[in-house]
Amino acid sequence: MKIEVWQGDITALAVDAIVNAANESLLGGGGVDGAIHRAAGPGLLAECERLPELRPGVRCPTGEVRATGAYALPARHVLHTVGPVWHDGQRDEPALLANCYWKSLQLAESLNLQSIAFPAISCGVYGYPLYQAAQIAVTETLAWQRSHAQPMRIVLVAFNTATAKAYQQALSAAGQVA
Ligand code: AR6
Repeated sequence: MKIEVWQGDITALAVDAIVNAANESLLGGGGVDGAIHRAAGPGLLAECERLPELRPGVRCPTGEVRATGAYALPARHVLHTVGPVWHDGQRDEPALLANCYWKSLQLAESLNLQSIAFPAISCGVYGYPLYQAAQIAVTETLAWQRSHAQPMRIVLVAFNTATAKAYQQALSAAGQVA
């Protein structure tokens, strides 16, 4: 099964799970996080607030993922992950971003889901260089599909044309047609 690239608003997708690019508090924010909370309605924030804090203000450490319901969204679940803030590429950013993709896919599998859509995690406020992030998204999702017999529909959502182009470039560099 190939990796799909779709340009638009992730909150419109009726997939089994959409992934949220959240922050460690899981209490909402701007960007895709804000859009998901607005579209889901207040039940989403209430469920996030009930998730345990590992330390003050941290419900999900960077590179990890937590599942909630999707409330008014057309998707069935929201998988909240926290991408790394880009500093200089020397602070484990690539491995942490790879974990966001891999662990979201593992969680989707453990929930028996068959389709998942990802935003470009860390590529907004968190400042990750777009093409480097697109390469990680493509590498991880392709590796996951190649190592799992159970099919999973994986959609990489681009909110703008530059992101769609970065995914297409990264997919063709990996020998795939977007
Ligand atoms: N659908 C799909 N993609 C979107 C949407 C949307 N509705 N809205 C924005 N994007 P960002 P980050 C794209 O900043 O960099 C939040 O405040 C956007 O164009 O949302 O991981 C959190 O609470 C970009 O390509 O997430 C955190 O504090 C991508 O989503 C922080 O931002 C990610 O941009 C996380 O920063």
